[in-house]
Amino acid sequence: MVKALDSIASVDITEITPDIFIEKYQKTGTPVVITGLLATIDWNLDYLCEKLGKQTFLFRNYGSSRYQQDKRNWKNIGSGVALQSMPFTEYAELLRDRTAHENDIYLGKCSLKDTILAQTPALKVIGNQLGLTKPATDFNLYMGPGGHTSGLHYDSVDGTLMQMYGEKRVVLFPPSQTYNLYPFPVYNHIRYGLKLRSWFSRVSLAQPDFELFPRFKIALQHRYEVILKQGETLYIPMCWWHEVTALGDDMVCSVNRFWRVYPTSRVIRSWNRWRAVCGHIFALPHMCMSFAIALSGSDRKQKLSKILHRL
Ligand SMILES: O=C(O)CCC(=O)C(=O)O
Repeated sequence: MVKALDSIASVDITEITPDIFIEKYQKTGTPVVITGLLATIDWNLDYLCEKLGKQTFLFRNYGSSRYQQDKRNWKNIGSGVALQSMPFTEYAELLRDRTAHENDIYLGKCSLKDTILAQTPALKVIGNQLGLTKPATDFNLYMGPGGHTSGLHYDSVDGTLMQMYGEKRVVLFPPSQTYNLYPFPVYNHIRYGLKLRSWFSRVSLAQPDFELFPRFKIALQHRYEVILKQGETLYIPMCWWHEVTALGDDMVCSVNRFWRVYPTSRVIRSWNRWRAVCGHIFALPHMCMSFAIALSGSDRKQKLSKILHRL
């Protein structure tokens, strides 16, 4: 039985070894902030422009009014939102002239695999320093205007969120609170594929409607909050709910990496993970249809890369 937390602990990398990290945090599925791993990191906009230049990426266009809308009316979410392709330098201009702030244009889960940033020495050694040796994904960039919120959701794998520039507020709830956080129903995947995901919550953290979501009051008793500062890394264990908000007015930038979950007993016992597996199975017909439509029309490559972004 995992003991309840008082708050999210913070440890310096000099105080732990990979064995300690695995025993204390990974095996028990306990979130923790690790300091001292990214001491010299400063991925400001000029630095990112220098490294990414005119390389083209898929940006999420959330639109100006997303967070004024009732979440229950959303037709897409996270990787499912409308994608816009443009060179990085063009996006940097949108950040500088604040168009990206006004329209909430965000670079989310953008693989760094084909970029020079993937070679950053501090990133390459992080897994070994924590004893996380089996990545489930590449390094992914999450960057955009201050004020952007990545809505409350959980992932079915372990994650490390590394803060490369500016600060983010991360609100967390343990996996036990799924029922009290009113996730979108799993059967939604039949209609929306992976555009609307059942591992996202229908409750607005900023303006909760307690009449519609009365059990959210119970979830609030299990709420944790971390202000993740530049140079810090947050370990988010599988199925911990998290909502991430970029703080301040400037650009804010993080990198995450997902890791396979160990020990396997954590996977087998996780009801939330089985829910997500069911969601993926329900989404299959919709996904196949999207692939078929993409393959039969013009601009195939672009359409396929947008579908793959959702996986
Ligand atoms: O930084 C963000 O916008 C979201 C990050 C996230 O959800 C994650 O690392 O799992």
